[in-house]
Amino acid sequence: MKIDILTIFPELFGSFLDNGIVYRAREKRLLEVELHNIRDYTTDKHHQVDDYPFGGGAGMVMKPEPLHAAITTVSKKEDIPVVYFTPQGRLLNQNIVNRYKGKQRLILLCGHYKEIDQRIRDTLVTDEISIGDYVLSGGEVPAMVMIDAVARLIDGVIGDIESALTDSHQQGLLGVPHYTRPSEFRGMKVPDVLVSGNHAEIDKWREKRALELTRERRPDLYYGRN
Ligand code: 4F9
Repeated sequence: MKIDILTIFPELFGSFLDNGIVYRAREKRLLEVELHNIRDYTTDKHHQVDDYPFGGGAGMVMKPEPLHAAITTVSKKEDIPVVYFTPQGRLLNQNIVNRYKGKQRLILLCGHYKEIDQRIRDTLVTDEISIGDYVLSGGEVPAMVMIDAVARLIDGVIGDIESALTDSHQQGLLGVPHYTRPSEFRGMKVPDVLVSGNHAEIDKWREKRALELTRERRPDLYYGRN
């Protein structure tokens, strides 16, 4: 899988791409990430990427020409999804992440200031994604969220594929409580069933806890299950 990131702050991605699971995915050549500075696609002498909004109002709007040049140069007119991160987009969830996982290529467009010029959204952006109902200063953190969520699902990235498949949300449920050694910590004991060695009982306990926890904390997920 190859992901191209279009941003005016490529440096923000440095340590994110160079650590942990995302780094492992890149090192194993299962994921390639290329950064493109939108400012490099400006043609004016001030390398201006934003301008005042027509109609007035506060804030700036990202100009269409550099975005158009950046996207078309990177996509080379191939049919590649162009994802723009905006609070107006579809709320990201594990189902959507699972769908991106299968893509060979992805272009992630990180905006700044108010928004990007609507004409780019109308013509070149294929998907608009929100990571939650709050305002950020730009699309870089949402892009990292997406890359992290997708990278860990790519076959061979996480050694133990079971681990990825049993995470919170992957089964449409929240995860269960986890414990590690010591079996007693500050007077608190690990639930007996987990040290029983009875794997059928352990599975039953985990399933029950996942259902209880999801019903209690996320009735929307619990009652929306199929
Ligand atoms: C994008 C917030 C996606 C949440 C981009 C300001 C954003 C955002 N999800 N906020 N620019």
